Amino acid sequence: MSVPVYPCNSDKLPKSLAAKCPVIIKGFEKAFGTKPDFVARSPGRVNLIGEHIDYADFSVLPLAIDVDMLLAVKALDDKKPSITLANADSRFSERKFDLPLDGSYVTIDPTISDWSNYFKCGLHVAVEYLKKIAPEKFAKAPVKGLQVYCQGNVPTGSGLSSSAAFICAVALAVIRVNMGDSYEVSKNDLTKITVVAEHLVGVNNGGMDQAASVCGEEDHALYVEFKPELKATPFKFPNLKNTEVTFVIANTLVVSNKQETAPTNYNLRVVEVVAAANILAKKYGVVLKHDGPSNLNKGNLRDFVNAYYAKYMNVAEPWNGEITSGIERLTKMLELVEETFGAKKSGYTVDDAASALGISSEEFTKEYLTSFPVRFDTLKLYQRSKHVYAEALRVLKALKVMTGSSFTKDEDFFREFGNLMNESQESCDKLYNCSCSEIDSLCQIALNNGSAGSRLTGAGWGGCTVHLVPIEKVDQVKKALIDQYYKVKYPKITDEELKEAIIVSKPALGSCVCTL
Ligand code: NG1
Ligand code: MG
Repeated sequence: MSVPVYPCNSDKLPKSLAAKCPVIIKGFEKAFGTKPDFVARSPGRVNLIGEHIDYADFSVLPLAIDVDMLLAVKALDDKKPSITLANADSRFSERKFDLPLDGSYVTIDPTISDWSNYFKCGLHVAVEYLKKIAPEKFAKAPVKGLQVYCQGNVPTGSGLSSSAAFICAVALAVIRVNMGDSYEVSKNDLTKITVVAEHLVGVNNGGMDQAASVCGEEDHALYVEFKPELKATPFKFPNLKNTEVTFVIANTLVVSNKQETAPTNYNLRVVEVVAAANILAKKYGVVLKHDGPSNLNKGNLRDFVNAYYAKYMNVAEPWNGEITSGIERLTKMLELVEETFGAKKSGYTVDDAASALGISSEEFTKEYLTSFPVRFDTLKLYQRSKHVYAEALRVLKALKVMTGSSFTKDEDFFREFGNLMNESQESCDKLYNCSCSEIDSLCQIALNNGSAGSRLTGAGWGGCTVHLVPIEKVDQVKKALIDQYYKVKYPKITDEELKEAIIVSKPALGSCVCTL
C-alpha cells in the first residue's frame, strides 16, 4: 500500500488535518513569500503495550494519534542546491545548509543536539533510497534544494515520537520532490528506510515509532511485527455494550531528551539486552542467527528463542509470531532467564560479562560498548531480559484480549486489558528502571479515579503516560490529574498548557501528502 495523497480540501482528510493545512500554507507564504508545492505530514504515536521490546524484534501495539508534524515544501531548481528550514515554533530558529554537489551525504554531528539534525536524518535515508531506486539520476548528483516550513504539535521528549513524526515527514517530502508527483512510495518502504534514521544521531532505536507513524489508520490500533517481515496490521477494539474504549494520554511535563540521556538510559538498555541474548546463547551452546538492521549487529533475545528451539525442541523454523506457540516459548525463556541470571541479580561488570561470553574484557568493550556511548556500573542482565520476555508475552495476551470473542460484560475487557497495562508499568518501573516518580504519580491518580490500566508510553524516564478509560470516566480522570498532579507540581500552569498536557485522542491516520 502506498502513502496516501489527498488534496488539502478533500473530505477524505480528517477534520483536524484539513483545518491545519491552510494555516501552514499561510506560514510558508509568510516565511518565503511564495506558495509551497505540497504538505507532507506524519503523526506522533502512543504505545499501548510492548515497551522496549521493538529492538529485540518483538511485536508491539501502538496507534497513531492526531498530533503531528507538517512540512510545507517547495522545490527549487538552483544549480547550487541548499535547504532552508523555517519553523512555526520560535524555539527552533531558521537553519540553512548546502547539499554537496557530488551527491554525497550532508554531515550530521551527533554530538550536538540541534533540531536540523533530525531533518538531516530524514534527508539522509531518503537520499539513500533515491540512489537505490534511481541510481542513474542520484548516484553522483545532488537532490533538489528545498524551502521547508515546519509546524508540529507533538510534544518533544515526551515519548510520543516527535522525532519519528518529523523524520518520516521529511523522508516522504524528499522522495516526492525528487521522484515527482506520480511516484507512489509504499508505506513499507517509508517505514523500512526511516527505522534506522535516528541511528545517525546516536539513538540505537527499534522500529515501532516509524511503523506507527507511517501506517496509522483512523479508529484502528496497530499490531506491529518486525519478524519474519515488518508488518503493521490495523485492528479495532472490541465493540462494547454500554461504553467506549478511550485512551487518555497525560504528559508528566518532565522532558527526557533521548539523545542526551542515551548513554545511561536508552542505549545502555540496548546493550544490556543484546549482551543478555549472547550470554544465553553461550550458556546453551547455540549460535544466534541475526539478520536485519538491528542493534550492534548481533543476535538479540528473539534470535535466542529461535536458536534454543532449534537445538533443544527440534523446531527448525523460526517462530512466526503465532500466539499460542509464542506464549509457550516466551514462558520457557523466562525459566532460562532465572537459570542463567537469577543468581546474579546485582548485575554484571565488564569482566563478568566478558567471562560469561568467553571473550576478553577488551573484546567485550570493543564489540558492545563502543558503537554507541554508554556509561554504567553493572549491566542488569537479569532484570532487563526478564522484562523483555515478559513484556513480549503480555503483548500476545493483549492481542488475544483485543481480538478475542465478545465480552459478556464490558468490565471484563477493561479488567483484562487494564491488568496487562498495569503489569507492564510495574515491569518498566521495577525491572527496566525506565519509570520515574512523576510517571508513578500520574498512574496512581488515574487508577484511583477510573482508569483501568495506566502506564508510561515510549522510552520513559519522563514523558507521557497512557490510561485505558471507559468514556464516561474520562472527565473524572482528567479532573483528578489536573487537581492532584498538574496544579500541585506546576502551580503556575496555564489552561492552554493543561490542554496540551492531557490529550484524549482517537487512533489517527498515518503519514500522508496533502496537495494544494
Ligand atoms: P520514544 O520515546 O517515543 O522516542 C523509544 C524508541 C522506540 C521504542 C521505545 C520504547 C526512538 C526513536 N524510539 O520511543 O523504538 O524502543 O522508546 O518502547 O528512540
Ligand atoms: Mg523519539
